[in-house]
Amino acid sequence: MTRKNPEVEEADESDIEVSGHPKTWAAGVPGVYHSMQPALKHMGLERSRKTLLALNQKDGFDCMSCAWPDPGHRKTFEFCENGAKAVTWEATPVVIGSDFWQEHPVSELLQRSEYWLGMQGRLTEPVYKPAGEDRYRPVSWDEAFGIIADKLNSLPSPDQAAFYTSGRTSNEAAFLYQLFIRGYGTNNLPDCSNMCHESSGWGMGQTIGVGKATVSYDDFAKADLIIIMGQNPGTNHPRMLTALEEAKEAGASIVAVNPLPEAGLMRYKNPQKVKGIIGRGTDLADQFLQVRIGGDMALLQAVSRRVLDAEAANPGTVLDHQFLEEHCQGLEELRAHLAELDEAAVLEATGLRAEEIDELADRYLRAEKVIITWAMGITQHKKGVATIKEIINLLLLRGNIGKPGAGASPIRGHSNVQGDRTMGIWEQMPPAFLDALGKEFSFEPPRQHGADAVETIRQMRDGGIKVFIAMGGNFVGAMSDTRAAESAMAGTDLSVQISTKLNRSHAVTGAEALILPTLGRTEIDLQESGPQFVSVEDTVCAVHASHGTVAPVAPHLLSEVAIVCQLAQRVLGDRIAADWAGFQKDYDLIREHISHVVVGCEDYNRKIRQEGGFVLPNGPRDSRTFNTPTGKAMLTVNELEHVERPAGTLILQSMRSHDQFNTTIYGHNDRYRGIKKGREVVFVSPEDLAELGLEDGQHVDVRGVYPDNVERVLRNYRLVSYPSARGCAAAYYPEANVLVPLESVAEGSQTPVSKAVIVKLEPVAEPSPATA
Ligand SMILES: Nc1nc2c(c(=O)[nH]1)N[C@H]1C(S)=C(S)[C@@H](COP(=O)(O)OP(=O)(O)OC[C@H]3O[C@@H](n4cnc5c(=O)[nH]c(N)nc54)[C@H](O)[C@@H]3O)O[C@H]1N2
Ligand SMILES: Nc1nc2c(c(=O)[nH]1)N[C@H]1C(S)=C(S)[C@@H](COP(=O)(O)OP(=O)(O)OC[C@H]3O[C@@H](n4cnc5c(=O)[nH]c(N)nc54)[C@H](O)[C@@H]3O)O[C@H]1N2
Ligand SMILES: [Mo]
Repeated sequence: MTRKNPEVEEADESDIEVSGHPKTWAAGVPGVYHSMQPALKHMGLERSRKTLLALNQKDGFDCMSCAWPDPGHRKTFEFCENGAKAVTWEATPVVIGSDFWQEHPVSELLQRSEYWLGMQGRLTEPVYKPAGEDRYRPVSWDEAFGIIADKLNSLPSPDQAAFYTSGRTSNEAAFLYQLFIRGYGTNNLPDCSNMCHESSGWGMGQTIGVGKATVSYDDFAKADLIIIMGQNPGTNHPRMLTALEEAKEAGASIVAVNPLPEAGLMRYKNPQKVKGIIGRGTDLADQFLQVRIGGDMALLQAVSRRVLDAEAANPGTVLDHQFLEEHCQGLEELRAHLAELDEAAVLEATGLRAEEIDELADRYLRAEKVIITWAMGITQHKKGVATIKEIINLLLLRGNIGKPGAGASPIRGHSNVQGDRTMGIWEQMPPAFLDALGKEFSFEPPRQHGADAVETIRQMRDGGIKVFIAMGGNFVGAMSDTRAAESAMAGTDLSVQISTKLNRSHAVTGAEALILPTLGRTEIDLQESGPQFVSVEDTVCAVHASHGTVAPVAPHLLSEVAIVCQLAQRVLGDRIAADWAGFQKDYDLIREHISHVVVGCEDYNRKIRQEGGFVLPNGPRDSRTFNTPTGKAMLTVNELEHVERPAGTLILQSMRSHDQFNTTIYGHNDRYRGIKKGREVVFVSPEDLAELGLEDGQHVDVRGVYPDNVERVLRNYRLVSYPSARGCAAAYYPEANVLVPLESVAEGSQTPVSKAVIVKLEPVAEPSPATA
């Protein structure tokens, strides 16, 4: 049973409630209770049972809420509160009917919030907005593919089109999508990773030769020390808390490095254990370093310096000399560089006391096996790549890569963002991959690097890119510099969104626009040869199958694979030797080609059917093999720099609330941070409020301070006094994207600097009750 067009109220931000206290624990009974509510309300018992019970089970589907791995021994309820929200949001029986488009012109959709758009329900049929018109109207699939093919085939150069991917797309769909795009003739493959872990790929690729985690799931329980930097697992990777709890029970200590005291880092009640339900939970972090935003690079250098000083005091006892000699390069340069480290600059950059850094260094020296994990608090900085190289430096000094219980662990975001990259979604895939692809399908793939996310906006703005096609995601919502991104998109000739649900990118369109609705991962994907499964790769390189379990929400939905196959046939004809019709009938045929092209995926169809799937090879993890130009792991010298903050300003980070998945807003609460019924808040420490002459609860405009003098401002935000690091502020993404200049990017990776915006807070008059 489906339901149409529910009444959804926009939030009234004047109703906002603030408790003022962060919670110090995460999950437990309220977590499970909250997770069940949305499912039961929208879906009814049967659909809820079929989805939630199938989550992350061996014959079920992979949870689409994050890339955290599944443990080998799965519990019946291998899901978390936020996984349940993601599933419910997708598997909802609420649908957008044909009458919706007549009732809601694009100009109206533009006024709507992400929350409202997402709550309208699942997209059910292709719709088209002709140039000059303000409404989408239903069209047939055939008509839709025809419009795209005509447009793409009339462009003077294939580089005038860009093809975006968000990280939920399966390996099978991603492999075909990049084949189609390269067959068409461009490497313009921007993806969500450009805004996410790109800095990790760069920092690790240049030092250890692989941009992926060097740990497996089981390593967490074997570690002596786990350092969690710039990551909020209680909200964004809740199942990671179980692994951390197991590590604690096995004797590990845990250190959290964060400007905010995030719940979940501080204490965890495991809902899957009786002890967690009735007890006080496990204290997770043994040490909390409340670092200033952007201070991690200085902190890491200071710890490495202490390690090198300890070695100098007791030669031969501290460093892993055998490992360094056999496998690494650059120790002397690093030693010389860190000998010059200015401790005063470190204390200024980190906001920490020297004793706190000493304590972390002691912990590091006492531990034989250390894992460092990180996420957006590290990558989305101007010095993100350099900071990740410092993580690698610190790990290498004591041989913490390529042994059990130790390693570097970027924790990926989207559930298959890592797999998409493995399958070729990258604007600069290496020549070996392109060679194999060209050989397999008898064509010459383009070699010139394509446009990434930031470059795509630049080229759309400057008129170079005229057609934008997105496999999922919400490009203009997720990108930095909202105004620049939206006006660039509006300047294109045609925008196409392949989506499950409405979002901002369906309202901000090219002159012509298409929406192509697709099946979600929860749904049964029935093709001519029978029901199909797809495959995904998690953050520790484990690849496994995902089977949809519920009936598709509407009869005319096509899978992502089917959409790519039909589009490719229309656009390319027989330009490359690919059996598009066959691929759609039987996904085994796609996997057969993946076996031949993607290193590590040989014999894919057999390996993917093994219980639990298989793990991709990883040189540093498996055999301390480093695929760098020298064949050695590189210790690197990185000039220290921290974020400068002119007097009267703060450094603002944009982050996720507990009720959202990226640009998808499930609700208006941020339970662990004590916020209810609103998102237009800015978190500032009480000391900074006092210094700036501002008060908790007051309303301010949050204004970006950049030399380009473009007005970037969030209006009428409510101040929340919060125990943050000094000089730092925080607001929610995606709203805060209006503040991030397009050209503010990480050096090397071009990732937008979403975690360090220099802002001024300007008091505004209280809204009077009459106008509120
Ligand atoms: N429920 C849910 N799950 C998700 C997502 C979601 O939106 N909702 N998104 C998914 C995606 S795509 C991703 S990439 C991940 C994101 O997962 P996270 O990276 O955990 O997400 P953010 O909310 O951006 O949190 C960044 C954390 O870094 C801290 N931080 C900010 N600046 C700094 C800094 O300079 N130094 C340090 N040390 N810390 C800093 C912040 O206080 C915050 O705790 O989660 C994935 N999982
Ligand atoms: N300021 C700021 N900006 C950021 C960040 C930040 O921390 N701060 N984080 C960045 C990060 S880490 C990321 S990963 C990006 C995220 O950028 P995106 O991946 O582009 O954004 P999402 O919000 O995850 O995309 C949600 C949309 O995907 C579609 N969708 C959902 N499931 C499916 C599916 O199975 N198939 C298809 N085809 N479509 C589907 C739905 O239409 C939904 O509305 O944002 C980045 N932007
Ligand atoms: Mo992400």
